[in-house]
Amino acid sequence: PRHSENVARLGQVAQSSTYGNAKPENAIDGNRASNYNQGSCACTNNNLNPWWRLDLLKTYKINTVTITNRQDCCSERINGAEIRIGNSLNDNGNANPRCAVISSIAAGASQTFACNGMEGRYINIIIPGRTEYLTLCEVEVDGTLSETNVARLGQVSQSSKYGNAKPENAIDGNRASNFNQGSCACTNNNLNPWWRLDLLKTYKINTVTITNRQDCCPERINGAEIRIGNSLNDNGNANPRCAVISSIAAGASQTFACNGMEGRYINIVIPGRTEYLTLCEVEVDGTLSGKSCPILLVCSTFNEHIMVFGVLLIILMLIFATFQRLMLPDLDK
Ligand SMILES: [Ca+2]
Ligand SMILES: [Ca+2]
Repeated sequence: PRHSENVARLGQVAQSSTYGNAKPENAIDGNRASNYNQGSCACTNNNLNPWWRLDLLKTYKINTVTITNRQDCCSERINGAEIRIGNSLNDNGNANPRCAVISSIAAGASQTFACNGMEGRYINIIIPGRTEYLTLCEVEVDGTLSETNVARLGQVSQSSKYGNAKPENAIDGNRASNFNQGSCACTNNNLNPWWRLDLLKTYKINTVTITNRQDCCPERINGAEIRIGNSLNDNGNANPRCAVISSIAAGASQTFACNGMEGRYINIVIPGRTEYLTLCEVEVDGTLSGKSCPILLVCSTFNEHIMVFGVLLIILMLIFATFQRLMLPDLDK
């Protein structure tokens, strides 16, 4: 489902301060009532740089932001407010890229600002450089979840290839599951057939979604395993197991939770059986693994950890050798 909707109501809100009971949630209560006494407007105190923030919890592509201004008083207070969108919480999110500057909104009116697919988890509304009340009677956000399928960033291989059913067909972004549509990967009828995705860097894998063939033989996928890790032992099939696929209905897409398992390689293997392995699409939801190493290096692989450890060891040995040379004359006496 990629249709747009008001996603603001899925989020969590905050603001720089709260005037009376005019809590930040009032701006996402689904009610545009713009008479302040109706209790559906968010409002800060009279502060310098007052702001309101919506946290959508995930990254969205934002099409539009619609703001409803207060009707019964002081509609000019909104003038100069900015809409900021991004993933950073620097300056409470107010330093994110700017979608629009609001010149004015008529009293009680709802105005829509186009953000043209700007991406972000946070949507801020801030009045910069002025001591002001920020009043928002409703904020509606039209957006869609950003694509998080990282499979398409990778390189693929498989144990063998049936006809033209190359491994890339499983990451072509197309779930078409009729074999003749040319969007399924397929091996020959081998013992332990496997398919491997190399993400090139280590990712934390949340889910793997597999689309099964529709027009024939959906039972061939039964017993396949999803393996995730950084080793290429046994072509990557010896990595830790995320799931065993009991079955997937013909043409269906099934999602398996891997709960943040880490790895560069994602294998799908049918162990212990001579079989065709057919995958019409493999989608991977994951995030780059951000393990920090000593001395400000970011490691993505075990080898990088070893390298950093080696460098530290050499530095320690040099310090020790220098120290020893300085001490030796004293020891000779
Ligand atoms: Ca409201
Ligand atoms: Ca495909």
